[in-house]
This record gives sequence, structure tokens and C-alpha cells, in this order.
Amino acid sequence: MSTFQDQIKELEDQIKRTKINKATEKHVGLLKAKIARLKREQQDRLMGGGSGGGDGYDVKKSGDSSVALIGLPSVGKSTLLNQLINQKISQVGSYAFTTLEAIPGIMSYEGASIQIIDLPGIISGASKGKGQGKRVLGVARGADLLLIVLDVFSALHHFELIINELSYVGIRLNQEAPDVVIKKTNRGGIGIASLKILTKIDDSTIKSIMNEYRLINANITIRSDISDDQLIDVLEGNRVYIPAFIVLNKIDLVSDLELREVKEKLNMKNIGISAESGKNIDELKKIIFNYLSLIRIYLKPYGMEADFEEPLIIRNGADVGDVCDKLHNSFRKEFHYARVWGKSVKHSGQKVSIKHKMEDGDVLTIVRKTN
Ligand SMILES: Nc1nc2c(ncn2[C@@H]2O[C@H](COP(=O)(O)OP(=O)(O)OP(=O)(O)O)[C@@H](O)[C@H]2O)c(=O)[nH]1
Ligand SMILES: [Mg+2]
Repeated sequence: MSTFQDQIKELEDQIKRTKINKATEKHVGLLKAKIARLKREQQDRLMGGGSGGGDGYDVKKSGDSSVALIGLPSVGKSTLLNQLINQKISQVGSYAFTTLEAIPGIMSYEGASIQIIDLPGIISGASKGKGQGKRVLGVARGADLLLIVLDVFSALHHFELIINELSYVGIRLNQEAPDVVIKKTNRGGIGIASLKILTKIDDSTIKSIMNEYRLINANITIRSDISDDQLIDVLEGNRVYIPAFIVLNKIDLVSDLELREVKEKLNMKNIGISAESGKNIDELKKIIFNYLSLIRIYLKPYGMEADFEEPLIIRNGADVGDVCDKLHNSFRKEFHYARVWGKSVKHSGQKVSIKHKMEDGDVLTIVRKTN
């Protein structure tokens, strides 16, 4: 295992020693691709050897969205879970590794049921299997939102550690998935069609990175201004793109000035809270709800009044078909047409297809073929 580690370190040092400019761009891109390959091989080895123990805890997804609490031991994750869901289901302790498995709970907010998953603390080397780390990170990979929980006293150092561990298992935070499509061909070399001006990578770097992945004949269509790292992410596959923000806990123990100093140094959106006293918990709930970009749909059964009491909660960007799937697994098959009142249509009661995109507050009638 150390040989992987040594090789990766050696390549990373080479990048550090290289002055990055137009002339070295391609070389650096290649080094990065090599590092990515070594990391993948290292991960494969770990998985195969079973040293991490499975791919995550067996947490059943429930609710409209799931949020994972990730952080080092004793920062207050379990205290926070209990606050958010208003129940004491996860044990709190003043010693490290109190929590030994994933503990899910449901937070109710604005008609939405949001699953919050408390996790064991992670430590440096978690991504390589240390202290149940792989299982913890496995759950994090499946979440719709990550709350990075930091103790206000060690926030900066811990933040960096967590970012590294997450990145190692292919989790990309607060990044759009790069819009890149690659199709293998039989001949003709690498054909590049960029529909955006590329400011971070040039054609020759693209080609050599693709060659590093044994792609000699292929067409690549690029619709976002990608970097070399993002191209490698696409080639590696297996990346997940998850929104995240920082929860700075235990602010009851510091002055406002101390808190401000820490906040200024963090380069990710954050909120200071006290999980123990409940300070800023309501604000945090609101932030969670907003980050998940959930929308409310009011269902109006055919020929009846709309139900404005209990909206159906679904993710932003969902279409009528997604609503059907949420209601019953027969709805999509039996779908005839739908009518919508609200922001997503021009006319009230407009007839729409199953592909129609919904917006927050829309009223929806689904008409089934059997009706
Ligand atoms: N002062 C203060 N103490 C807190 C706060 N939140 C948690 N604690 C204390 O910090 C200790 C650790 O809390 P836990 O909630 O068990 O921490 P954890 O992150 O779940 O720890 P592990 O399960 O070991 O990873 C406990 O003694 C808590 O009482 C807070 O906001 N302020
Ligand atoms: Mg805990």
C-alpha cells in the first residue's frame, strides 16, 4: 500500500515543483491523470481486500431527501442530529467514537420530511479504510447534501482534512457535474467539439490526457469550461457532485470576535451554531431546506378541489413523470395527460405532457388513462 502512497506523493511533488504555465500545462495534466489512476488502483485494492468492510452502512433512504453529518470525532454531530429531529436517538459522549454506526432520523420542516444521518467521526486516512472510514464515506457519497460539522476550535485544520478525504473517494463539493460526452470511434484520432470557450485547458492537453486513458480514437463534446482535473473526473467516472456547507459548532464557547475570525478563513458557506444550547438551529433548518431545493406541488384530483394542506414535496427540476413516480408506481404507465396551474405554465389549467417541468407552488391534476 505504501508503494501507491509513495508514487502518488512523488507525482504530487513533481506538480508542486512545476511552474504552471502554457508550456507546462500538458505535462501537469498528464501527471494529474497518472495520480488519479494510482488512487483508483489503490481504492480498488482496498475494496477487493475487504479492509474497509463494505461500501457503506446499510442506511435505508427515507424522506424527501437525505443529509449526512460528516466530521471528526466529538465535534457534536450526534448532539446536532438530536436537535434537528427533536428526539434523543443518538448517543452523545465526551469521548471520541461514541457513535459507531450510521444513525438516521427524520427532520420535519415546511411539510418536507428530510432524512438526517448521523455518522461515526472520521479521521485522517478514512478514505483508505482507517477507523470505519470507508463505510462513513460510502454513506456520504449517497447523500443529497453534506453538512461538514466542525468544532470551532479546530475548524480550519479539520476542514482541510475532511475535504481531502471526501475528494479521495470521488466526492466533489459544490461543483456542477462537467458537461462532457465522450464517444469512442474506430479511427480518426481525437475529435474535440467545444461548445464553450475553454479557458483552463487546451486541445493538446485534452488529447494527451485522453491518450493516458487509452483513448486514441474518440469524439469529445464539451459544454462547460472544464479544467484538467474535471476532464480526469469525467474519464475516471464514479464521481458524485454534492452540495455542502459548514456547520461550525460549539460557538457558545467562543467570543463573537473569535468566531468571526474563524468564519473569515473558511472558504465555504458556513453557519455558527451551538448544538447543545440550540442556538441558530432554526436558521440551520432553513438553510438545509433551501440547499436541497425542494419544491411544493399541490395535487388536485380530477374534478375536485386542490389539497393546499399537504403539498407533495419533490426536488427542484422534477417533471410530471417524477411526481407520478412518487405517487404510485402505476401512475407513469397509466398516464394520459396532466393539467397545471401556477408558475410553470402560461395559462391556468394548461394541458401538459409527462415531461413538463414543475415549479414551486404549482397545482397539478394527473389524468390517468383509466379515468
Ligand atoms: N459546549 C458545547 N459542547 C457541545 C456542543 N455540542 C456537543 N457538545 C459536547 O461535545 C461532546 C461530543 O458530542 P457528540 O455529539 O457526542 O459528538 P460526535 O461528533 O457525535 O462524536 P462521535 O460520535 O464520537 O464522532 C459531548 O460532550 C457534547 O456534550 C455545543 O454546542 N457546545
Ligand atoms: Mg456521535
